[in-house]
Amino acid sequence: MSWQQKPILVGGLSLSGGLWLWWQLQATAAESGELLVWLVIALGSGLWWLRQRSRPRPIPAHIATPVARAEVEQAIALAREGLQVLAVEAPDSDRQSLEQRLTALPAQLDRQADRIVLLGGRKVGKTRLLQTLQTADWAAGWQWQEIPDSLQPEQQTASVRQALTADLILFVVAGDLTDSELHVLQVLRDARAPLLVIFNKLDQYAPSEQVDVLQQLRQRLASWLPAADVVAAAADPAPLKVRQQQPDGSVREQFEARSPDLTALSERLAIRLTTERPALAWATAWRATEQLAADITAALQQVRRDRALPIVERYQWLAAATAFANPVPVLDLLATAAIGAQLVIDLGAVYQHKFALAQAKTLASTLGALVAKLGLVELSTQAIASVLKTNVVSYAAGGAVQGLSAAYLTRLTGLSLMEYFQTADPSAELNPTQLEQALQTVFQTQQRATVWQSFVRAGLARLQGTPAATESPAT
Ligand SMILES: Nc1nc2c(ncn2[C@@H]2O[C@H](COP(=O)(O)OP(=O)(O)OP(=O)(O)O)[C@@H](O)[C@H]2O)c(=O)[nH]1
Ligand SMILES: [Mg+2]
Repeated sequence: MSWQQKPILVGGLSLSGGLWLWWQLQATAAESGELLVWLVIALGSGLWWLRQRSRPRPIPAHIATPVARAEVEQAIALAREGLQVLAVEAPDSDRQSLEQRLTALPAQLDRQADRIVLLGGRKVGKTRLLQTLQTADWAAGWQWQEIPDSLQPEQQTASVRQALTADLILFVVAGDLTDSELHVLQVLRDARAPLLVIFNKLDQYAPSEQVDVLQQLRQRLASWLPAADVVAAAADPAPLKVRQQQPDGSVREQFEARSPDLTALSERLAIRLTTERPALAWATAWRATEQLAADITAALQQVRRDRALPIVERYQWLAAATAFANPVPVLDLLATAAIGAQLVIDLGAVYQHKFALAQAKTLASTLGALVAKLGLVELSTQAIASVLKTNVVSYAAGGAVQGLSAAYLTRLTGLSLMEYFQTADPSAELNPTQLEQALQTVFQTQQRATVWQSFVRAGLARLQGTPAATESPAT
């Protein structure tokens, strides 16, 4: 359906200067026919291709194999490209510390791995292990560190972050895994951190159980950790109670000290520290690179967000003014939908998703259908009406609810598009599921009463400032 076939919409829109202008632009684009459309599509795909080349490729989350040197080099190259994108999109941004971190990365590939940390729950034997292990011959040249209280809930994140800066993590448990131990292990696995799991306090189990517990541990971790890297130990075994039959027939009980059993652990550690030393450093460099890439992405998203928000606000108040002046529900929806297509194009440009008009319309109407499907029109209209009622508003014209609802729905649409563009692949087909998720995420974050109240307050101030507002009766 062309714009000319929507006289009500045209009438409504022409009340707003800005809307009229872009509607004209759209009409012109439509009239210049297919050639222009193809040109836009061709241009768009060219840009997609260019962008595809510079997009960081996602790294499979569940790979625990050792990190190869070439992989780190590739990751560094991608981080460098990311930083270039940031420089192009935001030449004035402060990139000095990011640049410095990038420059320092290649040298990290050639450094000697030298840091080992012990991580684990309370009283599992970290200190005892550290005291004994660090005195071994093969341990010379390595710095050892225990992260105390590392699995306490309030400290877990910081402990894990600290542990991930080391070259090798010794994760100490004293039996089958607890939920929190398993959770931390999964985080370490996803970060591809070199790891050795130590099953300490082996002596606390009867000899018949010892093999079973070790076996069970190995099995639970088997999908990503080699069995050789789950090792049993007894850093400080409890003294053994010995009963001795005396010559006079009486039985005497006494405690016999036992020496630590760290044989299997020491053997495995000695092998890894000598043969894997370069690879351990690569893995550390890889984690540093990934962190840098994440920080670059965050900086870029912030820049884009700062650009996108004013666009959303512009369209939201445009929608408010239009619906306020023409408080006919159908018109409101139509007007908001019309704004939607242009909003898609403008926001898409910020997030490097280029759209032809037809594509933008499809996306806008998909979004409109989702808004309707989720019942957001009713929900927001009711919320706004109730805020208007409960607040002592000296001025609340007939069209206020419609105006504010149109503004709110436009805002919701805009913020959802931002959320969607942030993660969606610009070259991929429209993904309605992802779009719906974005919409729901954004709607949920907007659900606090204070958000509604400040929105309504800002909206009323806006509407009062528009010429249309002065014509409407105040109550
Ligand atoms: N039975 C037995 N006890 C052990 C073993 N290793 C350590 N312990 C005991 O467990 C207790 C805690 O040992 P630590 O080395 O202090 O454990 P930790 O993990 O450093 O403890 P926190 O730092 O306080 O969380 C001490 O009483 C040790 O003697 C072991 O292999 N067998
Ligand atoms: Mg300790």
